[in-house]
Amino acid sequence: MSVLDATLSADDRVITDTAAAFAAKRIAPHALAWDAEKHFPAEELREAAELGMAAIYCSEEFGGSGLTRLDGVRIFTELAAADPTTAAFLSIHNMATWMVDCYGTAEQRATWVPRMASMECIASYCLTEPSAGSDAAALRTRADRDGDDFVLNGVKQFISGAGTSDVYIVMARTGGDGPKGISTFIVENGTPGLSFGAQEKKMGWHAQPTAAVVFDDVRVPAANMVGGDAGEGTGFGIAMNGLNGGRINIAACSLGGAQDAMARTRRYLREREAFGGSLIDEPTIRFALADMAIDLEASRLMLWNAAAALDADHPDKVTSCAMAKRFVTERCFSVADQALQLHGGYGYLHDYGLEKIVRDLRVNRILEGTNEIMRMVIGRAIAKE
Ligand code: FAD
Ligand code: 2MC
Repeated sequence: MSVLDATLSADDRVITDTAAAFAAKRIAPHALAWDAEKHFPAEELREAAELGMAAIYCSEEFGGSGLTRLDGVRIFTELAAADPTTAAFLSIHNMATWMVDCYGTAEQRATWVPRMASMECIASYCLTEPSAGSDAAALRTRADRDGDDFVLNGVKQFISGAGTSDVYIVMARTGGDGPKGISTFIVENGTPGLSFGAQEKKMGWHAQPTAAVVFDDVRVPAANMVGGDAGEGTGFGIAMNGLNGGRINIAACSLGGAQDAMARTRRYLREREAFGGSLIDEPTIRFALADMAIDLEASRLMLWNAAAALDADHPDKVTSCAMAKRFVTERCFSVADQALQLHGGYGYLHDYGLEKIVRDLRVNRILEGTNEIMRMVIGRAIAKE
């Protein structure tokens, strides 16, 4: 147990324990099979929603849980200890739901948030395009006004949940070049002209679908522009503010995965005999475990600090989240990789679970803003000071 856990109130503990118990019972026993079978656990996600984990930091007015970002990262850490992929999908859904709850009109919030909070409507977040990944403000998907509608044309790349999700939160260009020409739209699955590419074959994240989302004259009511008419041109800010929380949630998924890898390693080394004793008694192995424990503790501190910055709307919240995302996803990947190494050849086998954690955590250094972009964000802020 981390010293930080001693700072939790009784209420904090109930939230974290509920997530941990759910994860242990409904996710952990199936995680390896979902990975092998590429199964998307919609039923279990809806059960998580019943416990308030699909709209964690949305207001209670329309069915959100009204919790803090700090609660959020603790919940995602617990869920990811059972399966980083399922936790990460839920984190993306939470990000999309929060964007509607925070920036939507009263009508949009009343229509969508309750359905998203229950996961009757599973949501995807659509920013990346084939030629606009890190340089997101260069996106080219267009949304052109036509009477009371907008007509969307373009392609979104690498969309988590594509084809499975019920609703797509889409950043599209309604104006000129650059970030100020972008608006956000709510697009329902089944809208004529909306289609999906083939499922991508990935290194990890097998328990959730990833594919392109294609817009071919997709007509949506103008009322589906997030924020209504006043929302025109605000879409990039909505997307970025969503990502601040997304970045720490993804980092929490890395932390949970690495914590699980560490726990498995401790158990394994205690039992594994070599050179006349238990491997956990080898001094160099203890050094390795000590470094892993330091990385986990430092990651937890960075993450809780960034979540507190977001909760407090601190002026440095953007850099704080970027720092946590870069640090935690790098260090926790290294912990998972070291855990695999300490399992010897068994670490390389699927049934031991380590190789899955390594595969699942690798992508967290790339998505929701690559770790190079995190350094760009931090570096820009330093240069401005
Ligand atoms: P690029 O932007 O082409 O970058 C290539 C390399 O160049 C990277 O290493 C990058 O860090 C580096 N680089 C780029 N610019 C600079 C610079 N100025 N300085 C230094 N280095 C730089 N997107 C969504 O919108 N929704 C999703 O649900 C979603 N889910 C995803 C799921 C998966 C499994 C994956 C793999 C991706 C997902 N993405 C999603 C997309 C993800 O956010 C992008 O892949 C990511 O932002 C990087 O964009 P890119 O792949 O186009 O790489
Ligand atoms: N929070 C709030 N506002 C932000 C922000 C953030 N994190 N980042 C940028 N902004 C604002 C910025 O303050 C500026 O506002 P204003 O014009 O009012 O001053 C505006 O957005 C434009 O920002 P920049 O001038 O910095 O724009 P630039 O194009 O130079 O750089 C960059 C933007 C690179 C920081 C942004 O494009 C970025 O974060 N790229 C990474 C893309 C990304 O994270 N994709 C993830 C896709 S989702 C995913 O992977 C999933 C798995 C769901």
